[in-house]
Amino acid sequence: MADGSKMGRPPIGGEIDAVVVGAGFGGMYMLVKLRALGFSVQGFEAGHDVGGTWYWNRYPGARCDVPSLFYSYTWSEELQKAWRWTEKYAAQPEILRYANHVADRFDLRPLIAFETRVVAAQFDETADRWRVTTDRGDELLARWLIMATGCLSTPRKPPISGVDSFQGPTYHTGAWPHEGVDFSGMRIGVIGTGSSGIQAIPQFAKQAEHVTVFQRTANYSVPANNTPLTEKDIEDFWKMYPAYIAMVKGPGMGFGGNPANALAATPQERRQRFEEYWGVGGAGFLAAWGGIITDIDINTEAADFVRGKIGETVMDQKTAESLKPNDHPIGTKRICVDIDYFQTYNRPNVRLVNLKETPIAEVTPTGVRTTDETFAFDALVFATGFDAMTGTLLAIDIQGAGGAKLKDAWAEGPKAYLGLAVAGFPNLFTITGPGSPSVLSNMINSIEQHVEWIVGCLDHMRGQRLTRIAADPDAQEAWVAHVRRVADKTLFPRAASWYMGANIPGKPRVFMPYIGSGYRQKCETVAAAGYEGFALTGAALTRATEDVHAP
Ligand code: NA7
Repeated sequence: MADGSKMGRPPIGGEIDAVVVGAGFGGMYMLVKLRALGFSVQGFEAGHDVGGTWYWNRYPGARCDVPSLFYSYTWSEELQKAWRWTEKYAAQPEILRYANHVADRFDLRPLIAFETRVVAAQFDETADRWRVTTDRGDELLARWLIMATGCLSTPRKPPISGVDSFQGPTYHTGAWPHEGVDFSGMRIGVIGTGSSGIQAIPQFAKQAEHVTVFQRTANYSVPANNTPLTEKDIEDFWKMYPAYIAMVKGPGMGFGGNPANALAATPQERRQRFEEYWGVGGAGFLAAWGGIITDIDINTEAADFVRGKIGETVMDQKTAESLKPNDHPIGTKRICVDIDYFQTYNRPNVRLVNLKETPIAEVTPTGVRTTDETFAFDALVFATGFDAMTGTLLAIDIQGAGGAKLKDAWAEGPKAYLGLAVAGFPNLFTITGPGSPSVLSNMINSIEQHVEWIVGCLDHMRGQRLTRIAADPDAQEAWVAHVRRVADKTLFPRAASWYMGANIPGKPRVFMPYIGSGYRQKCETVAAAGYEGFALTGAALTRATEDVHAP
């Protein structure tokens, strides 16, 4: 094991209340709350600063697909008022500045060990504590282990033959160099046309001499219609803020809506509404009519509308045909939000290669060879996504009660109670874990809800002098079955998406996020009923809890 003392700081050890893994928006808020309640806490973060996904995803064009005003913490109105977003959809540097502002304002950095990866965690059943070890030789005991590791934090290169043989520089959108990349005068190849590729390709095209895009699956994308935020936008936001907060604190999302209105409308009325929502722009397009995500007929109409827009935008009709998504219902893969994506294919220096027609045979030392052609590049970009939702958790050797490994417990796909806890892994919590709304919701709102629930739970445990909380396997099974049943009522399972684990060969195909309604209410009911579905025990009160935190 590495020796932390040789790497700029002495190793961290001892006994504390909580370890928080990850210093993105989940980890930072968790640290704020735990410290405020007097818990002793240590954060670990692999990056050298805060920001999580916004720390790593620095590729040109990276932007949030949730409007900025709603992509802010709601737990501090003072913070809300102090921060001024400049654009409807904030770009990555601005979001990272916001994360840094939060870290500075609440003095969070002293609580976090940066450039440190948690590599293993073992639950000690005799002490009701986790033994947490890192790649810098830290080893500490913590009663609570909180995984704020994010849903999209393990970038992946696909297992294409020769993928590591390319001799020029290669980049992954999810781990972009901090100093930036200058593609001027270069011929570049880009593999992948998900949200990251769709945001980055127009930016690459403005700089590189030539861009070849390798597309396996054509994706639906809606223009962002991004604009600077005006004073009036901010005023309007504050006027509707109480209603927004009421909605955020309400029972929680539910996908789908009622298809009846759409079905009762005429095709012209439906089209008009699609036009209006397209004009507004963004992922809200999916809310044009209730039922887009549950009713294949309404969905097909929405998909046809977008295909029509692509046809109108892209001049070369063969390219336009290739860009029209045709193998999954709209919305069942993450809908993309773009700035000039389809227009970019009208540039003379951009070419689309449809891998459905001519698949990649291999990456070569000089470029890419498809079944039809050989391409020479100066640089290669992988916009090929992440081992989403479970990859980062499973990269840590997590051993729960009786030495059971998380990777075995999740061999058939992730199983978690409410997406918050895993049976067999007491005292471990996942912020926006699989089985919770997470990536299908506004992540900031879901993070806040989870942090507040977990902190409420820990406070309760401390007040009752309890030291172990364990999800009940039956409650977990029932929740997992419910998550699946709800997903099966939608069109989501029809797509080979990362929501389904389908982007990773061999990963079990399980729909991971929760799309049902009333999630927040369900969590609150569970807590109010004395943490129904959990076993709470307190056999092993230990020194740290008694000394530091006895009331
Ligand atoms: P995504 O959405 O997972 O997109 C990855 C892209 O890479 C997608 O177009 C994939 O095609 C493509 N891909 C993956 N493997 C291959 C191979 N072997 N050959 C060719 N193309 C491949 O990741 P993003 O980073 O764009 O976005 C992730 C999320 O971040 C996004 O949804 C937002 O929530 C923010 P496929 O569709 O698998 O055929």
